[in-house]
Parts: sequence; structure tokens; C-alpha cells
Amino acid sequence: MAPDHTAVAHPNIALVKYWGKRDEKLVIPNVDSLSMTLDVFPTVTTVRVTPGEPTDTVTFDGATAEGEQRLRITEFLDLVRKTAGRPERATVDTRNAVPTGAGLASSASGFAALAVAAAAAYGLDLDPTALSRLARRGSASAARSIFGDFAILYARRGDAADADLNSYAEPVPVPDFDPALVIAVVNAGPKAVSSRTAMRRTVETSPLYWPWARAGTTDLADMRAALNRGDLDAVGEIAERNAFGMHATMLAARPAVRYLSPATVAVLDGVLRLRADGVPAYATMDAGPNVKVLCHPADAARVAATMGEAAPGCTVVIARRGPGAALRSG
Ligand code: 2P0
Repeated sequence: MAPDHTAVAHPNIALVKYWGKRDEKLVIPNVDSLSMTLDVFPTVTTVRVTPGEPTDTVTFDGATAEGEQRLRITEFLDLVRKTAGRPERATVDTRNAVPTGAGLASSASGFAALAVAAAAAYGLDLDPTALSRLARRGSASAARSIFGDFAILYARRGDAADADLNSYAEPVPVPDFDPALVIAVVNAGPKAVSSRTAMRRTVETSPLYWPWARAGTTDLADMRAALNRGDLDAVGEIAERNAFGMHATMLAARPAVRYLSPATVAVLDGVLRLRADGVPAYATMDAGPNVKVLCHPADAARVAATMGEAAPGCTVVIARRGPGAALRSG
């Protein structure tokens, strides 16, 4: 029997967001994005090639995967097989510590772990840049979870004729900045509209999309400078304006995509109260109602308490910078 190859990857939260693709098939973003990989909510994925088996077997959180969920994984395996020149099917067992599809970046940790485990199982010797390109084909944000700490995903870098080669992630060294990111899970259920559908609709119909995308260039340059200075207030202000802008593009789509719920807004009010009380705290939201708040580690417990009071019944988790995707030895 072929050996198991197990990889662990963590979600990342973008401080400058990706939203919208220029190539849906190759999964190439329109805009560069910059994120922090977390130390919570890992995905653990095991891949084993199964010579002689007619189909892939995919297990997701202990249950047989079906439909779209299974298809995205088997299509990803097809890409790995084509790259490796090997036809064998595989078994995949993937477990998420985070609710899947709730805007908590489960596809980022999921495809980063799958890329690392499947590349090892099929004998592909890929450097981290190549692994990030591979993970991107599963989900663009997954390219960033190949790396720990802060990472940038380029929409287009270099002048290779092949667009796939020009879109990859790389680490952003940030020596003196180690914030907390406090996550309020106000709703752990799957989102009503997938990111894929939502971003397509936004690009196609929102008059605010391209102004936001263009502003992202400034946001990214400002964010890099703020990270270098270790300036939490500047990092937070840029992350907030970029995230609110992204949600504005969605609200202006036709029909509107609205991920923010009353509980989201209650938590955002809590963040404003914290700032009024002199606690630096800044919010970001992704394709879901949950809120992530950047703050100093020393303030994280107070921030977490405020978020919990703002949205009674929500789960609050304090995250820090986390590691890149890696094979688990043993
Ligand atoms: C991000 N999000 O930069 C942005 C911000 C959500 C909001 O990347 O279609 O699961 O698989 O590339 O990566 C969520 O979208 O979408 C996402 P696909 P993905 O983190």
C-alpha cells in the first residue's frame, strides 16, 4: 500500500483583500492581496495514491464528500496528476477545525493542505512558490496559506507569457509586528452565496468594483509601509478601509450581495466603542458575517470580551501569527 502523506495548513485573513478574478479557470485574481496566516483553525489533510482503484475517495470531516465539494477536490487532484504524469486515483481525508464555508477561510487552509499533501503523495518536488501557484488553482486565498506570518499574493508579477506563472504568493518579512487577531464567529453556518458566485457578480455588475480594485494598489503600498513600521493604527485603518470598500462593492452589485448581518454590525459598534475608550482595535470582514479585529496582544482579552457582549452567543477566538503549510512527519 502506498504511504499516507499528511499536511497541516492554517487559514489566513487578508488585510488587503482579493475580490474578483481575471481568469476563472486558472483562478487568477484581479488584484494583489496581503494577509496574515493564523495559528488557529488548522486543516489536516491526508492523501494516499491508490493504484488500481477506479475513482478518488474523498472524506470531508469524516463524511463522504459529494457534489461541488467533491468535484473541487477531484479536479484539483486531476491537475496534480497531470503535472506529475501519473494516472493513479487517490484517497483524501480532510478535517477542518473551522466551520467550512462560513467566511473563515476554510478554503484557504483546505487547498493549502491539499496542495502540500497531494504534491508529496504524487512525488512532485515543488518549491514554496510553485506550491503557492498550485494551491491558488484550488482557491486563490490558499496560495497565501502556503506561507506563515504575512504573505502577498500577486495577481500579475513578472512578464512570463503564461499568466499562471505570474500569479503566486511570497512571504512579506515583518520583523517587529506581532498583533492579535480576535475572531467573533457570529454565525458558523455556510454562507448563502459562495465567494465564487459573489465575486463574479460583483465584477460583472457593481459600478464600485474597479474604483475599489484601483484603490487597492495604494492600500497595498501603504500597508507594506505600515507593517514595516509596526504601526498597528495605520495597519488597522488601511485594513478597515479596504474591507469596508470590498463590502461596498458587493452591496452595489445587482442584485446586492450582503454578507454582513445585524450581529456583524453590533460587533463593529463594539469596535468603535473600544476605540472611543482608547483601545486600538480595527475590524475586517470577509465573505461572511464574522468579524476579525486586529489589536495589541495585551488588549486581546478586553477586545474579546467586548465582542462577546456585542453579539451574545457568538464564539470568540484570539489568534496570532501562525505557521505556513507543512507536511506532518511521522
Ligand atoms: C481574501 N476572500 O482575500 C478574500 C476577501 C474573501 C474576502 O479569498 O474563488 O475562497 O476559491 O479563489 O479564495 C475568499 O475567496 O475564492 C477570499 P476562490 P476564495 O481572503
